Amino acid sequence: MPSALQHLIVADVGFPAWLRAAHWINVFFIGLLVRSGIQILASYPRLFWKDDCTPGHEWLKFTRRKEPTDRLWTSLEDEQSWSPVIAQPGGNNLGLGRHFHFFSVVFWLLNGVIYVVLLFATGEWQRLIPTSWSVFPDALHTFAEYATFHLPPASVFRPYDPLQQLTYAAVVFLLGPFLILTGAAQSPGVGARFPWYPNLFGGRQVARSLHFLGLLAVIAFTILHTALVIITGIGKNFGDITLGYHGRNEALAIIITILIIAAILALYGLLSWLSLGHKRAAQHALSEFYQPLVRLLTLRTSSRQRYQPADISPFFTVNGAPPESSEYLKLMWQDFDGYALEVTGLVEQPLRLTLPELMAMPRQSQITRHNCIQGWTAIGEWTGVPLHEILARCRPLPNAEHLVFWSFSQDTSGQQFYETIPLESALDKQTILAYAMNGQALPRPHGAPLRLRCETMLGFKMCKWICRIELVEDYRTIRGGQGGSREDNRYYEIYAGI
Ligand SMILES: Nc1nc2c(c(=O)[nH]1)N[C@H]1C(S)=C(S)[C@@H](COP(=O)(O)O)O[C@H]1N2
Ligand SMILES: [Mo]
Repeated sequence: MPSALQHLIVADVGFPAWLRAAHWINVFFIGLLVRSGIQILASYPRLFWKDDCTPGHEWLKFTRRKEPTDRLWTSLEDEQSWSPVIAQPGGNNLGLGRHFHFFSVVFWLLNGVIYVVLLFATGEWQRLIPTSWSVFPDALHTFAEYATFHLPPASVFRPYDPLQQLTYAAVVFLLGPFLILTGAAQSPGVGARFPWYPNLFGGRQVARSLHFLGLLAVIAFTILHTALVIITGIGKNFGDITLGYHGRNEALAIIITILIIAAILALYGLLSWLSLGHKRAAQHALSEFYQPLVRLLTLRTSSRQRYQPADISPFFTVNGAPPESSEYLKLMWQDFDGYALEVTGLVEQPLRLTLPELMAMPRQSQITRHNCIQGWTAIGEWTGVPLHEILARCRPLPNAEHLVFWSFSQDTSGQQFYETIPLESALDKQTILAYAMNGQALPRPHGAPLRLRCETMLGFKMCKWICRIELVEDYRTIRGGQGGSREDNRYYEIYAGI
């Protein structure tokens, strides 16, 4: 073969360096997203089509455990420990799994945007996006060939065969955005500000289930893609995507590509191992890349949820075991007659408010969707005092920035449960101290006599069985210093808007 012609083909097919780099960077972060996604699923391995998440109504589950009906069951008991072979970082680590997921989202998106911009700036898009309708019948034809274990003739690769071109275009321009859109639909902050958005998908649980199906599509694509790359000419294909040319040094191309893949897998292992050994450091290092943005959005977000009575869930999952202290039980037995909410700390006027006093204050009802960090949801009606009414009476000092909610209950470390929220979130119109649920006195498992509803955030922030609210300047001076029991003990994020 004349070497000039060979040269021409090489120059024509060769992928530019930026494209090859973007491909392997994408592989790394997609893998991390898949692994951390599996970790997140492990914390509540049940998938639903409806937002009430009634036990037994899941369409798919990855656990044999059945919720007991003879005693109070809390969703924390459902968290599974999955192997680090499939989950990032592995074990029972929802908090760190989420940090890995959102950390990866940032870099995956950045890489994706650069890739798409360069694709159109350089004309490389012509490889990816079909320019003729004939690609559909052609792809069908190619599919028939693969399906009968025949390889299409070399002439249809330009550089992709029609089926390949369609699939790649669909993965980049349909599957990618689909995963972003269904991911965003699961954010409590987004759902609070724009309740119509998750409903575009048919609800939050539909979005979660679709996001999971997207995960399966990514895995299926990766397996098929890798298999076909190997079958249709491993030396040539690895040469193209790694070195940018083929026809020369095919053994080198194969060795380097296998080394890249091995390095990516080793990096997953290393990152898992490091973060399991240094959980607090991993919590901080990973969240640094996305929490400032979440903080910004959470502080400015207001909840505008107005679900209808017909939307109220027939079943509302419980999370967190009720207090068993004699102090609490005594109050409960006397119908919370001796109960008083204390408001202390950086305030001009400390308060002690009994239940009748709280009920005499301006009252507000709202039907909202609860989003547990583990993944379940439920819609309920909450009635109580807007928190801004309490703040207007206690008058926070200028340096007060966070509210600490102290509970009668214990957290998973056996200490008093507490959670903090920023003052800005406490002032939101739909942030209330609820004493009633679905038109009844607040049931004990859901936080009687008083619980927080802060509707722009994940459920773990909404402290139940509140005994005291303390205003502080810096949450880092409180207990473990991470912003709450769940942040201290389970490495959850402090700004819980996604
Ligand atoms: N005191 C206390 N409050 C708590 C918890 C807890 O364990 N203890 N769990 C939190 C979590 S993780 C969630 S999802 C919600 C659950 O509220 P529910 O039990 O009313 O559904 O309460 C939050 N408030
Ligand atoms: Mo939760």
